[in-house]
Amino acid sequence: MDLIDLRSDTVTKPTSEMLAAMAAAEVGDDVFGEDPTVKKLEETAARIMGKEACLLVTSGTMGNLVAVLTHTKKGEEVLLESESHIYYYEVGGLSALAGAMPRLVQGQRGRITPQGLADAVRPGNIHFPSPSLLCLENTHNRGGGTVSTPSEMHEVIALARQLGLRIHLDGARIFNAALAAGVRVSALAEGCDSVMFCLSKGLGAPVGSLLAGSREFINSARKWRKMVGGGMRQSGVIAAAGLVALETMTERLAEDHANAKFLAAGLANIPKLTLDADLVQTNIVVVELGQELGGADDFLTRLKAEGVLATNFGPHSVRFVTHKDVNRQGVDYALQVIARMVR
Ligand code: TLP
Repeated sequence: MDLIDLRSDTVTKPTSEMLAAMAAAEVGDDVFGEDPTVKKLEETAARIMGKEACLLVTSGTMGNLVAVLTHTKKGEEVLLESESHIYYYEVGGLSALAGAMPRLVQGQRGRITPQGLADAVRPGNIHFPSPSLLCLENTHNRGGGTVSTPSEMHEVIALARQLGLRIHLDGARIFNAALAAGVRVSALAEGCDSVMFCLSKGLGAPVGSLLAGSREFINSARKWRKMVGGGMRQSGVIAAAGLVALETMTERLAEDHANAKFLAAGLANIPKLTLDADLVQTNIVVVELGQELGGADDFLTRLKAEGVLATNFGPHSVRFVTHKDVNRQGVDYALQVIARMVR
């Protein structure tokens, strides 16, 4: 039996069109600036994001790290949401490698509000590190795939500017956010000095993320990427799949969102599980398990025995992520298994 793998949209396999493009890719040494496929991907992505330039990096984590390294100096303060991916899931790279001091902002399901930011920024004082960067995340992973609209983002960005901060957007799933908000991705990137987004999540490419910004920012980011080991030589093989992802995979995310809503509505009807299905906006569904069900790890082990995979999102919470490699039938099967298990 095939597993219904709802652990993450990162598990998606490349499409046959991607594999064909990879095999046929024209490549060169990208460290010499000679890989035509990488150049084409970087130019295409910059245009889509409404930025001057773009840089292909191995992963979202590397893209965020290179952004922090490029924007900040050691000891400076980086403001970010308390459950943001950069803070929660990136091995502390912003402190360990960029030497930055995180200062957490309390968000609303991951969204930073102007008031939240104003409360977190301290007035200049000899005792405090100098704040220099604000990181936003859209969609917000631990918030449950929540979307910030352009107007919500612009309010926070305007305040951040007044406070003299630069702005980086972790847009790992920015195409999901744009689709749910009914806007172009460039509208969500507008006002941000840099934006990182992933090709290897819902868009299905095997590897790769992009960091976009001004030409000056990207020139500097390119050197930081080299320093952290991201000079990838014939990376056109990867870029070729990324181009197919941008051309063919963004609109179908609507299917993942519909499947997530279907899953959420079904889970909300199962006793001992708590979630507000109306709050599910994209492809992430987080559910709270009643105490009587035991802990998340135990629940996930029992689920796996029935052929369904999800991830631990806290002692009593579990995350499901919909994506192209699980169809409606698979989601329905997962629901039936969970209903049976919980009963
Ligand atoms: N998120 C992964 C795990 O790391 C949790 C997932 O399965 O959701 N920003 C955001 C908002 C992300 O969700 C992720 C990956 C990243 C950055 C990092 O991307 P990668 O995995 O390419 O380093």
